Amino acid sequence: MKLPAHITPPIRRRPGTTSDRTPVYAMVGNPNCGKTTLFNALTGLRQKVGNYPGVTVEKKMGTTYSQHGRPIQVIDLPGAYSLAARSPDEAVLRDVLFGRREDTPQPDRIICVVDAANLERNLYLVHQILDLGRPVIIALNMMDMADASGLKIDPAALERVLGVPVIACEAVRGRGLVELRLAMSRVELPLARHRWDVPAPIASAVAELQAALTEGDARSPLVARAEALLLLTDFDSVRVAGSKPLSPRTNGILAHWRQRWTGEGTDWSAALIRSRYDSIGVLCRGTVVRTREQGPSVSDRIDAVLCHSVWGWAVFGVIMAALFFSIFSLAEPPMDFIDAKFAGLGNWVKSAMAPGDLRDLLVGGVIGGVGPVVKFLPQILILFFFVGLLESTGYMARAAFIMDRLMGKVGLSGRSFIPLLGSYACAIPGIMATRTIENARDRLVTILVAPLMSCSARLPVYLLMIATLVPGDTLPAAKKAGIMLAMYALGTGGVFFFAWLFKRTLFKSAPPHMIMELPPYQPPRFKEILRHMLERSWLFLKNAGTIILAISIVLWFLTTYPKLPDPAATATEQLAHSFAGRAGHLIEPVIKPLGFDWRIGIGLVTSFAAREVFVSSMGVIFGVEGRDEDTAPIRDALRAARWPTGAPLFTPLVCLVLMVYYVFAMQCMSTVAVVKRETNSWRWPLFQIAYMTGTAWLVCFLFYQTGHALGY
Ligand SMILES: Nc1nc2c(ncn2[C@@H]2O[C@H](COP(=O)(O)OP(=O)(O)OP(=O)(O)O)[C@@H](O)[C@H]2O)c(=O)[nH]1
Ligand SMILES: [Mg+2]
Repeated sequence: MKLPAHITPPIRRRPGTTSDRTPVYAMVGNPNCGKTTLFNALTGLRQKVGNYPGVTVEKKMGTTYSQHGRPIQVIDLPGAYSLAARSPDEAVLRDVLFGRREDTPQPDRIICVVDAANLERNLYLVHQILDLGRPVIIALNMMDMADASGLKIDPAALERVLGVPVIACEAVRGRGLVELRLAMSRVELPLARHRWDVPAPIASAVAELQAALTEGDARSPLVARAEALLLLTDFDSVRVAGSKPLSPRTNGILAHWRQRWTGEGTDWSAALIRSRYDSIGVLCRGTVVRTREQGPSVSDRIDAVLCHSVWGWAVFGVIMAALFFSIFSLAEPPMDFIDAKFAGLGNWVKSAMAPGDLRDLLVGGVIGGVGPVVKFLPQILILFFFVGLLESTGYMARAAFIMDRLMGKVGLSGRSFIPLLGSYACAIPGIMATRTIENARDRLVTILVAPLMSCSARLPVYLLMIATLVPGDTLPAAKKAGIMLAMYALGTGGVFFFAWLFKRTLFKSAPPHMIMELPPYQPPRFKEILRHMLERSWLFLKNAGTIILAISIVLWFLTTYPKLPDPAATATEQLAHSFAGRAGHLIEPVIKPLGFDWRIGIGLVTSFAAREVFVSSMGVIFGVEGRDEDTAPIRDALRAARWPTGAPLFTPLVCLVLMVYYVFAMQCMSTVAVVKRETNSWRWPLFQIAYMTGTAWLVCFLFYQTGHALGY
């Protein structure tokens, strides 16, 4: 029989069978169990991996291929201990699994990644996943760690009781990958022998909700049942952007039952959790054998020092000091090399081309703007190397642990410290990482203060100012590192102060408790770190080659035109006459009390795009002024700059004040965009710009005026 075109015949599929369209797999599991490592190995992508819980905070899609070369879609998800989401990252997992995300296909099949060294705890989530009635493959990851802690695990036994494929893996070494791909390629997967009897009295509530959830929705009844169970037993308060809200009918039923049970004094969720653990206990009985009694592990012994209330701080201090010192001492030779190359290039263009606007554009706009920024690549690499070390060894979680007490003093928990520490590299991943914070108010406070942490984009500004401090850049490395450390400390101090202030005023809430797993220490994975460093430097260079290049060219244009009719006019007169010069003079009254002139003002405005643009702007502006001479390092051009009165512009005091300005001011368009997305309103990013830049002005004003009065 031929059906009319607008009617699609119903497709009957046996559960567990994939149809002709590309099957979708979701990677699900507890935090830090190796989902992303496995995902990267399957798809060839390079998503971020780290040895602490909460690295992945958003779903990531990738494609892998079956044994026969058919494409398979894989979704990597944030980790969670249970489907009952308490924080926004866990809500991503829940919403993708329940098909509540409009931008993500509902997964057909699920890969449960399980940390074999903590099998029992990990199986709780697996148990909830099995409720969904979807085909499941269990990847028993970290078998090496289980071995090392004296656990003997029998995957075949688990496979026998559950009836689903259980594959022993060691994601970092690619062990089990072939078997996993083979299982994923199967057209039919068995469903688990999983019985979960809902206690009779709540069964009717589940049925009612299940009906409401399937209404007008193509979701499977089993998924709806699992979701109903979850809605009944756990509060469903956390929502993420892009998730469909619950229907009014569902909400009505929920309210009704909650009210009724509260009245009866029944604790349903406790009963359900207990019976789940009972059934997990049965699963583990035949699967796990402890081969030797467990004493304190190596990690425990290291923690006795690194988490110690005195030694812990000492080690933390030493790590930070080493970071700053190496930024100066190790980066010097490659920096000088890059500097010399750009100077050589500039001089070559000058000698090879006839004088004219095009030559000026190339030398002053392109080379003069991009060169000074690219020069800081070695420092950025060192910073990311250190951050990579902390992340991959597992020290990150310890840093959060020792910080917990201190953070508690300002009303936040150590949880907030990981996003903040990450913001030393860049505030954007830092702000994303706040998704692991349960309390919405604490999360917002952390987002608001995170950009005060001195990020890698501030490095070029600090370094240029430090180089300008004394003639010929002759300050010893230790002193430079000291000044730098002071700037980082100032930013960090700002974080604590404003977190304290906001928690006391705008976002009053009880100080949170931190519950965080301390993962076992792992040797650093240099390949991973190197890859991340390369990625970041590529991003940095790409930025320099696009945004910074474009701004430099525009700025060059604005500083060059309109031209003074008098060809004998000095470069400074010409600059003052240009578009940029006129605009700069407009803002000068606002920044003069800070010791800045209109040329610095232009840099402050352009660097709102990104902080390192300040350096390229200084390159263009002061390079333009001295365009007839040979290309010199900008620090010398800056030292030569004068006020109209003849007084030097970049006095040591002004250099320091400028650094302080960059510590506090909100100068990053991308951060503003991310804060807008994560808080879902313009209110907070605008507030952030206002309070940060306001503070920058005020602190610089006080600092400069005091310094000036003291005769500096
Ligand atoms: N020893 C060992 N380490 C592993 C194995 N698989 C992953 N790791 C390490 O475990 C850590 C966590 O890996 P990730 O892939 O980031 O874990 P995840 O589950 O994605 O973590 P979240 O995104 O935070 O939920 C990393 O340091 C990995 O290098 C394994 O089989 N054995
Ligand atoms: Mg991950």
